Amino acid sequence: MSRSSLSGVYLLLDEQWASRHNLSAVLELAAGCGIRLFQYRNKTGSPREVFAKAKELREVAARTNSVFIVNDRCDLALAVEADGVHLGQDDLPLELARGIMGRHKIIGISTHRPEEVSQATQGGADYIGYGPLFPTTTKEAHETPVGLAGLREIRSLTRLPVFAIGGITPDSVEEVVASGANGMAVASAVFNASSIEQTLRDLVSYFPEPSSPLHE
Ligand code: TZP
Ligand code: MG
Repeated sequence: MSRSSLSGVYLLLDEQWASRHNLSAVLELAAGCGIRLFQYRNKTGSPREVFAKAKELREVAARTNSVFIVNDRCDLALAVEADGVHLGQDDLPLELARGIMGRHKIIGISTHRPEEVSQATQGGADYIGYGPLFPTTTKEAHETPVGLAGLREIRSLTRLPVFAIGGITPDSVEEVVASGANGMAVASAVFNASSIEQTLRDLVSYFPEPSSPLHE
């Protein structure tokens, strides 16, 4: 997957699920189902703890030719030699993050409104997360859902890959793609599923086979 062709299913490996699921095993399973894009999120661990866990996932991602992104922290992303970092609106400004990460790393930005999409595009982000698309039980999604209409509205504002996020399930993938998303970031639909593997397969079935991995 080259930087400009980031697309498809983007699996959020959040530490909140780790008490019930082995995140490395889920990454490996997801890669076997054709997913090649992962983000590690840990909002509560100490830097040393987050480093150790991110490093372990990074190794599984490398072994499966997957793109591995670290949430929030440029230092941790560099420390584990991740492919990039994902920033929210309250994280380091894009310009500073780019200075730290360098030109070749991927920087993704969470956006919730059209102005943020334009800013991230002008600032040189590599992809955009847009949402929450639908209501979600994921507790940190405090913003009002943008809906499919909101997604269609921002499509014309950016040529960057857009990943819709928030409350997306296999049932909504088709309309999410039809509304302009290049891909979707998912967590709950996968981690709460009675069959993680079946849900992963259902999600990826809407996308063509992954193109050649980032490092080839
Ligand atoms: N921002 C909005 S929803 C969300 C983030 C990080 C988590 C993912 O959503 P879901 O519904 O758990 O797939
Ligand atoms: Mg953040």
